Amino acid sequence: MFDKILIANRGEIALRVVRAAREMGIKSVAVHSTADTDAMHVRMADESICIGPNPSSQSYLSIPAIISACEITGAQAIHPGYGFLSENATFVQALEDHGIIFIGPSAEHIRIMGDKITAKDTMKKLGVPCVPGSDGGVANVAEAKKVAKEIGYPVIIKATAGGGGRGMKVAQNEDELEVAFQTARSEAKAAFGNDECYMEKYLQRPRHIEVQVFGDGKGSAVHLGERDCSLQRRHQKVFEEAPGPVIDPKTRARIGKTCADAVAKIGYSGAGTIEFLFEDGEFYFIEMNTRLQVEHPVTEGIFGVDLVREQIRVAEGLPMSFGQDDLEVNGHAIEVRINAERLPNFSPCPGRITQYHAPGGLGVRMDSALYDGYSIPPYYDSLIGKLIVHGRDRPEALARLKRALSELIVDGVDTTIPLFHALLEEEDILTGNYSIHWLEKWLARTFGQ
Ligand code: MV4
Repeated sequence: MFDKILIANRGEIALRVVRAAREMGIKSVAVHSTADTDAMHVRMADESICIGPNPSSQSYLSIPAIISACEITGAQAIHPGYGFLSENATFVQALEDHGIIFIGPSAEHIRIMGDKITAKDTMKKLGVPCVPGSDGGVANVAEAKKVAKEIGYPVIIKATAGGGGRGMKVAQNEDELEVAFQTARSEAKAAFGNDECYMEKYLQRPRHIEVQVFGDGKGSAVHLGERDCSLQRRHQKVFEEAPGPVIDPKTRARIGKTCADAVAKIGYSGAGTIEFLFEDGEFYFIEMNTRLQVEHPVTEGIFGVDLVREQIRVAEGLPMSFGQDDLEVNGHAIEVRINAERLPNFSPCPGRITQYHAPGGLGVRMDSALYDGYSIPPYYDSLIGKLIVHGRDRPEALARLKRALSELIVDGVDTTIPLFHALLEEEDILTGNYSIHWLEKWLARTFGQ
């Protein structure tokens, strides 16, 4: 059993991990950059240690600084949160070499899923449905044309080292293929130092549905249903909900079991998310994320479990505290991301918070590290809070979200709060009728190009 863990992150997620650890009787160590000396995660943790200057490259991403902090404080394990080093196989390998436990999957599983061709090949062999496309990488334009003839246009070319929307090009027909392929290649080379690309049928109006899985690292795994994260802008999610408005219980059980069986078979350990595009009633695997996700609270809301607690348990070598039969969907949960950004361009808006008031009441959860007088530094992500609501059904969750948003006060900087007030007036949002392109089209319509 751990008595002390280190949290290699900042902001709301660092606080989230402090909270889970404290409830388990585990002490927490916060690490921080010089810019974050006065941050709430530093105040709330049992101990803290400065690991470097403002840029994350020299602090939250510095493997030697974080390992040193762990050795100085005597923490036995590290929780990486999301982003930063959470999916860095080199980091996990370094921890293994230093005898520090990583609260997450093995370096090998992170490596497999980090390479999108290997991830897809692995999932396909495990029986997970994938988007029709090339068998592995595509070497040249001639081969790309051959694959496109088989699967039909439009096609999408993706970088194997990409993910999260980076390094993708669509070709509507053979005339567009050569430029799309060469552009994808050179952009992949520049961005990732790896120009290997693969190809898929381009799905025109899918939803983004992701399945939460959890493995015990000993060959057992469960699923915790799906989240619909289709409402995105430039591959940044802004509104997430669970269960998916268009997924029925039978469909959930079927895709969920496929996902749980797949990760059980590879001996996966900890939290993972299997991302799908969902179109015309079919699931198509695109990527797997080997971390706890920003939007995990909507899953916690409908299943009534603490995913961070489970991550820590599994890392300690304990069994999970629930099995598949204990997991039942209860009601509906929605999360909206409160970013310090100025509409309509979503330009970052760091600065001093002159007033902060979190909403409360039944079914309301505010995950945030904000406080009155806090200064949001300009060096990191603009996410400053997540408002999560839970209701007995989707209409109740929507009404509760509207009510909670009306109580939320974040003064001193611009935020995405007005966006959510506006979205809650939209018929398509109220009925759940949206695809991955809905938000960008709405923004264009509402604010002009
Ligand atoms: C696709 C696609 C359509 N067809 N793949 C973007 C992020 C990366 N995870 C995969 N992405 C896409 N892959 C095929 N075969 C459309 C997207 C896509 C997208 C996916 C999820 C959420 C928002 C998106 C916005 C634009 C494009």
